[in-house]
Formats: sequence, structure tokens, C-alpha cells
Amino acid sequence: MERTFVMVKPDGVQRNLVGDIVSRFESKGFKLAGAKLMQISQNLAETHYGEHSDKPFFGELVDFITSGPVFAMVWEGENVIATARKMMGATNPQDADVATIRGDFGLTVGKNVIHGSDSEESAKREIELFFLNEELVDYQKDQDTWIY
Ligand code: FUP
Repeated sequence: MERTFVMVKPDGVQRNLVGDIVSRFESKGFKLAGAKLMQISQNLAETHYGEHSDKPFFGELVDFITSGPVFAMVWEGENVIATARKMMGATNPQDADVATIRGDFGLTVGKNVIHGSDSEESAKREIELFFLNEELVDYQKDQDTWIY
């Protein structure tokens, strides 16, 4: 089954959006494989956002993501990588549809509430970057027979 990395950013944690966001993924039918509240180090932030290191917003991005705790998660389910991106909405909340997380809760691209892996390759990379193997749980849920 596919897995993806999703993270409520410091603005989402401070604004008490963790519960709502977890609830959306649960209600959709996805299964939580791992989760933790954590403080991202400078080093982890620079590695995670490495693809943006030459962008003008890189410094602000690293400062923001390390500015307070984040809620890191691994979600599992059929097509979860692409579906999580749809549930998040466009990177800039001003372009995000209503009923998406960024569309409902965000106003600016700098503080857009949530991160989610954009491909199979980045999901694998980001899960390994943020979680140890033993922090991820493989289990059955009765609801799965009503979803698949
Ligand atoms: P996404 O995959 O939707 O998180 O978006 P990107 O990987 O393109 O960008 C990563 C983060 O950089 C965004 F969540 C917000 C930030 N960003 C800016 O601050 N300014 C920009 O112009 C573009 C992205």
C-alpha cells in the first residue's frame, strides 16, 4: 500500500489545526502509520527543502519551518500521495480551492499550513528523513474492508 509524508507546519500547530487535519485524512479512509510532534533542526530543514536552496525564499522558508513545532505524519492508502496533494490544495492558498486545507485555512504562500510529498520518490525520501523504521506501524483496521 502507498505511503506519503504529511506535515502540519508551525502555523498550523499554533492555530490548533492539527486535529482538523488529522480528522480529514482519517475520514477520507487513510490509515495513520506514524505521527509525532517535533522541532525541526536547521540541518533537517535545509535537507528537506534542498530542492529550493537557490530560491530567493529559501532562507525565510527554513526560518519558518524551524520557528516552532511541526506535526509530522505518515499516511497510508490507495493513491494517498496524489490524493493528499488534492486535499491540501494549491501551494499558494489564494489559488487553493475551498474545501481544501490550504483553501480553508491559509492566506499566504509563506504560511500555507501543510506540507505533503509530491511524488513517490519524494514520499520515500521524506519518510526516511523524518521517521525511523521502528516509528512506523503496520496494522490492520476493520474499516479497511468497508473502504476497499
Ligand atoms: P508544495 O509542494 O505545494 O509545498 O510547494 P513547493 O515545494 O513548490 O514549495 C515549498 C514551500 O515553499 C511552500 F510550501 C511555501 C514556500 N514557497 C514560498 O514561500 N514562496 C514561493 O514563491 C513558493 C514556495
